[in-house]
Amino acid sequence: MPTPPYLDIHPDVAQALAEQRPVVALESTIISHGMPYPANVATALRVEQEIRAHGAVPATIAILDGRLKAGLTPAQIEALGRGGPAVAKASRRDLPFIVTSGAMGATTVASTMIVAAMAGIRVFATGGIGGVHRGAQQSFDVSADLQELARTSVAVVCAGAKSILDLPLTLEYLETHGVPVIGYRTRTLPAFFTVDSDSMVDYRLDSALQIAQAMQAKWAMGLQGGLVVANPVPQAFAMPRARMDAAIAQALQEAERQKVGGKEVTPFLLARVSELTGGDSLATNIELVLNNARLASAIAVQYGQIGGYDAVIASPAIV
Ligand code: PSU
Ligand code: MN
Repeated sequence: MPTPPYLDIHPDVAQALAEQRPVVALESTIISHGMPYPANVATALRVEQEIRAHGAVPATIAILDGRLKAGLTPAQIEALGRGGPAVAKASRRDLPFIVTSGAMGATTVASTMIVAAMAGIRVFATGGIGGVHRGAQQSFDVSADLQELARTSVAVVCAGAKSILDLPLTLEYLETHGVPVIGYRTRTLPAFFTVDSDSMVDYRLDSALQIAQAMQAKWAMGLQGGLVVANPVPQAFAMPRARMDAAIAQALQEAERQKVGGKEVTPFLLARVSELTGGDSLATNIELVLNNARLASAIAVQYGQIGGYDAVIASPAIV
């Protein structure tokens, strides 16, 4: 299969794909904008290791020197982490400009899904997805992640979404666009730092095999688009809900007073919530990403066992 233009696939990833072995995509905005240096780099490398230990090949996705990359070297991960918020946050809208300027870009959930699909990767692990922001009735602030889930055929394993967002409206949006939200061993939607929220998922599934079967059935029917796999943070690492609610309320108030808008909103809120809760929320963040990497690996392995990658070879980019 010829590699799509602008895309470089790391040799380890390319070999795994050619041999129909499991691959798990990872995003890079979580590295540059989601956590402070050097914890961001250490975590990104640990997550890759966790994926290898669970039988899959990691493919961290970013834009470097104007090239879309599926699979990075440790030195490239270090550069993204060291760059931090100075690295351009690249969602679907931004890809052509970052590519043509030759710059470095950190991919969001949306753009990571795009590059994963181009490469023929079907499973992606992250921390939390973007969603409908609180007050979206006025601001119209709806993450491009949701529209991407509606159109691009990749399963996204996350710990739900942070309650900086309006979780009920996020679920309404996904329902409208036909994106299923699967709770892994839970009926309630996890809220990133906390095991649950007041919202319910659409389907509870209790094994990686069942999730792989749902992916295969969806795409075999020609239903394009993603699936959200919501995996609660292990209870031992969860944060108390009241403490998170207070920090989030304060961060939201500050964002409004400082008139933060556009693509800056989410990084601003993430950074403030993290500062207000100190190192505790960072430890939770790291553990939930590792937990998602393990489940994503298991799903990628099961997807291979049921012959899912045969269809990928036939049609790598069903976008
Ligand atoms: N939510 C988190 N951590 C993150 C992000 C969201 O808890 O790191 C990042 C992801 O890369 C996500 C992006 O795709 O923020 C969404 O940004 P926006 O709301 O501007 O679409
Ligand atoms: Mn936004």
